[in-house]
Amino acid sequence: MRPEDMMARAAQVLRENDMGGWTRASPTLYPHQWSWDSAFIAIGLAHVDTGRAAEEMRSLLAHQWKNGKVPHIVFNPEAPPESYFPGPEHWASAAEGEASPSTPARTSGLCQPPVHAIAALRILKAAEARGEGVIEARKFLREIYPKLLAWHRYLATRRDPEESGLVTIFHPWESGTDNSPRWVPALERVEVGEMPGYERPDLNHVPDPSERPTGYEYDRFIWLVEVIKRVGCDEATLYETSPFLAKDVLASAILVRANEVLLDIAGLAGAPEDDRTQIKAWIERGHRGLNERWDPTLGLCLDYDLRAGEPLVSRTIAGFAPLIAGSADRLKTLLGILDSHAFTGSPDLRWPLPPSTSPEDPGFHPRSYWRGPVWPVMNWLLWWSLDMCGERKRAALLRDHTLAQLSDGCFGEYYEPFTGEALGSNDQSWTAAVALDWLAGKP
Ligand code: 2M8
Repeated sequence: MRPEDMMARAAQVLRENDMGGWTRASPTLYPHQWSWDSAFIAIGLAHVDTGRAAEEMRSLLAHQWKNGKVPHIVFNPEAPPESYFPGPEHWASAAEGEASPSTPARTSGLCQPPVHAIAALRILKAAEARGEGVIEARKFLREIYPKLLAWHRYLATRRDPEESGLVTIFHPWESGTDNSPRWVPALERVEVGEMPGYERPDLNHVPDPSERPTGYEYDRFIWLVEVIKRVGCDEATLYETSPFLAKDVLASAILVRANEVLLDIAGLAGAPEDDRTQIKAWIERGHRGLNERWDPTLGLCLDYDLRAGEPLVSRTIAGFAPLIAGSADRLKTLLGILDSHAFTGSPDLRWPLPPSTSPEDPGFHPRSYWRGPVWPVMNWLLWWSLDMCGERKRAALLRDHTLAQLSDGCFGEYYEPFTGEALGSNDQSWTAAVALDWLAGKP
């Protein structure tokens, strides 16, 4: 597929998933607006229409909770109840609590990794590169700055009362890497209690159930939703009671970078010095926290199970957290691991692209979601991080190989690492969005 054709197709995918001011994550499997998907989608849209890209994020942030939380899903009021589980009815009780937004309670009670500030600034950069919509983009950044600050404050306080610099999650869905081996030992410790039966519409939208999480995992996912709902999503109570309580190094690394970007946005917004001092302190704390989670044997960063009081040992792309956070002292080791057999160096791979879980990890499964397949959106995050670290050549290769993979025109949600087969949902919005960003050139 020629680059111009791929670009046109990617823009078409985003148009077809456009629900009027917001974009569904995919045509059938995900009929709602997801938090971090939306941010990546805005990055792609920025190359087509600055106003529409800003609108994507505005519509998400309109549902921000009063305590600053940006919900992981904003539900589509028009999606039939049987299209996704757990849907708005399931979350209703929790989404009507004290902290929930004043707009009608149409959100989940969870959150996802904070890529939003990164996306917001990129809208301006893309507008500047196109010489169009720059004033509008600057205005947009000034407008959303307080919301982004409140979001980061929420993560730095309610999700880190220990001031460790690391974000606590109450549910694997909050990591965005749902069934990753990252969470296996912590999930195994969750005892499922009494709850109503449920159906899984997600299985109707993939050709093979092995591409999605297992029934064992789903029972725990749904039970944890129950636990969170029962306490009205109250973070302090969940710290005491939740059977799943973990520090997420990927979300924490993203927060470090997002805080760096927030400093730039604070400058544009003419924010008070106090804000900047606070943001800088969060950045420092974040680096410190990640440093403490470094595993010298694996040469990766590891999540931490607060309930069990032990590191969660696995070899996944989340281990590259210090690279994403821009910690210079880990760069050399991490690049070595990235190039090694454990990630991109195996000659058996269809493309030298990092599987979400290392084929050398016992939890690896080449077709199962976050247990092995290659995720184009993760490659974007790594590409961006490598580029920021000055690893331009390596970043360009990662981009070019991902684009080669995407030339099948499917815009798959994820890809089998050895065969290159598209898996999960086709026409996945965030896949199309990152392709668009790459094809449009450097903003
Ligand atoms: C996947 O997660 C949802 C639950 O949030 C699901 O499986 O139903 C994950 O890949 C997540 O990272 C992503 O944001 C979402 C929508 O693309 O799908």
